[in-house]
Amino acid sequence: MLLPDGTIAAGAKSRMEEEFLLEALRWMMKSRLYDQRVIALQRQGQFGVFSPGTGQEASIIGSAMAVDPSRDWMVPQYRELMATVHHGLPLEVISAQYLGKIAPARIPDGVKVLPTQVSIAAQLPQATGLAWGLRLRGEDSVVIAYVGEGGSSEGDFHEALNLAGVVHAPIVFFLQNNQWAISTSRRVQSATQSFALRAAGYGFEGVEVDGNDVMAVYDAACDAVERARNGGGPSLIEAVTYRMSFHNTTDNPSRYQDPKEFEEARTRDPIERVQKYLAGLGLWDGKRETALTEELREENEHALKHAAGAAAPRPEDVFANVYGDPPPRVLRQRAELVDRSGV
Ligand SMILES: Cc1ncc(C[n+]2csc(CCOP(=O)(O)OP(=O)(O)O)c2C)c(N)n1
Ligand SMILES: [Mg+2]
Repeated sequence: MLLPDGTIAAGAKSRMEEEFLLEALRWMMKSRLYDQRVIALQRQGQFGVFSPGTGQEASIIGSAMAVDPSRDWMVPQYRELMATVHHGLPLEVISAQYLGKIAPARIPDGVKVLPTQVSIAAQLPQATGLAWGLRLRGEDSVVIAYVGEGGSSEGDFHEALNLAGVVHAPIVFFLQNNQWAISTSRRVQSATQSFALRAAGYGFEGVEVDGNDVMAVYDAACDAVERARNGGGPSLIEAVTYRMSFHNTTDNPSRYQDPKEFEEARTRDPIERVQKYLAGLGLWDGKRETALTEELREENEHALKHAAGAAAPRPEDVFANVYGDPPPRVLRQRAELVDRSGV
């Protein structure tokens, strides 16, 4: 259903296939182009350590499109950058974080996104608490929380899913099984046949989905969001995908990854799949690809320039964005640091 403001209502998008796919493609391409640009900047010493979402764009974008930025909360791990941007976090804000700009990296008020979490699965108990709290307040909001298949081996994963099942929290655990946890293959990560199966042990539904099919991901995520919103409790979605790049910019997968496996994964590229489908409908061609690529590169460049132009961090900024009301001890330490650094 196309709404008066020109947007398409969530839940109706699979029927509005073409519009949905063009919108999804735009975000997926933006994500891939951003990865390419910041990896180049990182190699020039101008950007921090970065984990690309390359190969996982259908999972990242399809899931983000199923939640409502005005009322739902997003709890990322660290590989879902463009999902958080889709959810309202400005690209210049998240870029500033990678440039070590502390103050401009503050998540703006009203943006329902929690900070990136590097300690794997540590975001999940908080996500369950957040969802439980929203339900106790009587809000109709849902939480989507991201984790990798590697993160699912952590105790935090078990604790968060177990509690979510017990309290019937309105949460969607979105597990991206990209086949790797740095250099640890999925084959040795767990003896389970399917990560989605684990949901049964916590008393809720688990579903496995082709994580390289943006429509399938979107549909599975919409079902889970709807269930959570209507009091049906948590769900676990396993999006089966492939990390088509390194773990992060400090990693060299050629030391542990079979190149044949990588080549095979490239034939399942989630972006090419959508482009081919749209080309078959006469909605995509080389000319449109060049034009959109240029437009998205400019958008990304604008955000990166804005972030790079922000004020350099001052030593006392390490105390910023931690407390709403800093306790006296923290204020004392901050004052001491300012004194010593002669600012
Ligand atoms: C608690 C904790 N243990 C170990 C690490 C080191 N570490 C960083 S990423 C990673 C692998 C995570 O794999 P996965 O959850 O599958 O996510 P992916 O990187 O594949 O997106 C590990 C072990 C960490 N960051 N936190
Ligand atoms: Mg992984």
